Amino acid sequence: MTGHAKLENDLIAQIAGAADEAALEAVRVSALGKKGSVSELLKGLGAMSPEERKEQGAKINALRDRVSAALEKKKSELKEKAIAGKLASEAADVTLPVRAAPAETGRIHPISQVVEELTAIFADMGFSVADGPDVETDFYNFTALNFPAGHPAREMHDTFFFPPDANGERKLLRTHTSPVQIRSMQKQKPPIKIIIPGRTYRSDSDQTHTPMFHQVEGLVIDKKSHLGHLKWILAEFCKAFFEVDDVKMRFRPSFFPFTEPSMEVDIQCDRSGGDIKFGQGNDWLEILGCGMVHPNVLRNCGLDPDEYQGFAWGMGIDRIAMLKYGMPDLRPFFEADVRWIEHYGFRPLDFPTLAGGLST
Ligand code: 2NL
Repeated sequence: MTGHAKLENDLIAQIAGAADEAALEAVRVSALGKKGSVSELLKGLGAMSPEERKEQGAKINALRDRVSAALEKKKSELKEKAIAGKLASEAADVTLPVRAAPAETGRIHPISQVVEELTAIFADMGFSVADGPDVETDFYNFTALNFPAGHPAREMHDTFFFPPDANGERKLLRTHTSPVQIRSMQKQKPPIKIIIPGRTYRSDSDQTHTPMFHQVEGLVIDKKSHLGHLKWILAEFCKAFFEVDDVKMRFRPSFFPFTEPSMEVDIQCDRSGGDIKFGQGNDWLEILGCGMVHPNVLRNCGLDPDEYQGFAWGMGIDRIAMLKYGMPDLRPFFEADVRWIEHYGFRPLDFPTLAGGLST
């Protein structure tokens, strides 16, 4: 075998053996690069006689062309092989069931869901949401709300008190969300139109009471809001929340230190089946308390009761959540049991909107 033929054989074998495009490129450089074996042969032509150069030149050029062609062919084979490999490794079995994304597997607690629903309904009526501290003073939780010192209602609230601080002041966990309204009336000049959903605390525990629970209160203060407005707001709320076209309501006289007159409100329901239905039937269910804000409360917030008036209401969020979503026991609400939340919880991206239907 001549030197040329051996070189060509070696190069063709190296090209055939190249495992990937990088290895093939190394072979190309070693043969056709500036200092490559074929380029060196061509450089040798300069030292030859014209006849010899003509003969050898043609042979070496032909060799170079064959090696070039082999390189090109191998290159396109390797490219195809790489694409085929990528396709095989990235293949997706489209017949497999969809796996839920992490954000899809969590659940929204029914209380959070109901707070979102309430907020959507009252926001649509022009209310804003206010909040305030869970740890309160005796003034904001009781005194400002017209509970006289030593009034039995103070004891009725089963208040959790903190030990007295250095000034002898005994802080407490708010027993209702009303202190937030007091703070709002002190800060903001009427007209005021707010709702306050939030945590509240009373030392009480059985199937329908937990020491921590949730309330939503509403407050409207201006110069001429009256019980007619209150009745309309509550009726609109009940229809929207329980998702019925019409609902009868019954207002019974009651007593709260912070309203005068005070009323408790029942809504029409049907208990004849296994579950409770709203907007039909001959039964009544108490869902909230309300009234005109007591003049003393306005005065305690620096508002003149001869100039301003308004109404307020309060209801238990946990209770209306149980009623709407058919949850029989309140205690598991706060036990952080993943089986309970998986059963009663809501999907994270299903926000309640009035246009979209609150709970569907
Ligand atoms: C109930 C009754 C009620 C209020 C809360 C209120 C707040 C201020 C002034 C006047 Cl600052 N009233 N709130 C009024 C009536 C009833 O709650 O049964 N809640 C569960």
